[in-house]
Amino acid sequence: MRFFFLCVGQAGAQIGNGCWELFCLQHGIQPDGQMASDKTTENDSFCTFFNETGSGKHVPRAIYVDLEPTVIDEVRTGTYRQLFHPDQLITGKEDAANNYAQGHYTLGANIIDLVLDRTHKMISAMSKLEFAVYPAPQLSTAGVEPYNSILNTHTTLEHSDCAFMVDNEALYDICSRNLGINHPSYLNINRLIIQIVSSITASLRWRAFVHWYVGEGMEEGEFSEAKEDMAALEKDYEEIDTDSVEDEGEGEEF
Ligand SMILES: Nc1nc2c(ncn2[C@@H]2O[C@H](COP(=O)(O)OP(=O)(O)OP(=O)(O)O)[C@@H](O)[C@H]2O)c(=O)[nH]1
Ligand SMILES: [Mg+2]
Repeated sequence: MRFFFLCVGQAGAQIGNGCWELFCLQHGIQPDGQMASDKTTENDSFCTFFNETGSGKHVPRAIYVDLEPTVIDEVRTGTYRQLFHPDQLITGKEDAANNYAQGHYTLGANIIDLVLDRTHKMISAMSKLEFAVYPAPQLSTAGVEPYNSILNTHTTLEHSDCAFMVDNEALYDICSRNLGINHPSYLNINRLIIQIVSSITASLRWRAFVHWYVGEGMEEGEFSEAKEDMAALEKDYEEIDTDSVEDEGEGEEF
């Protein structure tokens, strides 16, 4: 399974940055796209997210796009600047000022052909997962944000196979109530989102090898059976361990 990330607007770029930072760490890829030498022979799970060039550089399968340059400029100058090809980072000069129609019909329409062209160069047909941000009054910069979310849902509905709603308000509550963070920032909220994106895609990155075994005649159920047996064995060992600690404890009393 291969993923392509289309990161749109400030939220898309900031969440994308966190995701690529985590994926690089998980797959042993350095900020310049080279793989740490001790990781190279392990497996090719990185293929889910990265393209490998002839020179051994790993390039995220992603395009960032924003109508104004400041957020993506941080990628261009940041720690991971060498990870991306300049063509993957597309910016205009002026943002949509929180106006969905300006983003969709006027300013956005001016760069959509370029975005589609670069996207098609990177990918062919694939399934589409969407992570759509829904606004929170605590983090809102404009009163019209709920309208923008509804209009965005309406437009992308027929293009996504599966959409995950990233509810900023719920995440804000989790951060403040459950994690004890006063006034959570986008950075705090994005950390949670990134863990969710990582968990949702983890099975596709590391379980793909099951098909090699099944292709050779093994039943897929054999894996879960093996897992259950291992868990039972682990439990047995734990019990033996606890028993022996208790025995030792008793011994000390005398
Ligand atoms: N979770 C999360 N939400 C964000 C982040 N940045 C912005 N948002 C929210 O995402 C929604 C859209 O805001 P932006 O991403 O700033 O908007 P934009 O796509 O850059 O659009 P314009 O600036 O109007 O061109 C708003 O509800 C913001 O509160 C972020 O880093 N993380
Ligand atoms: Mg913006």
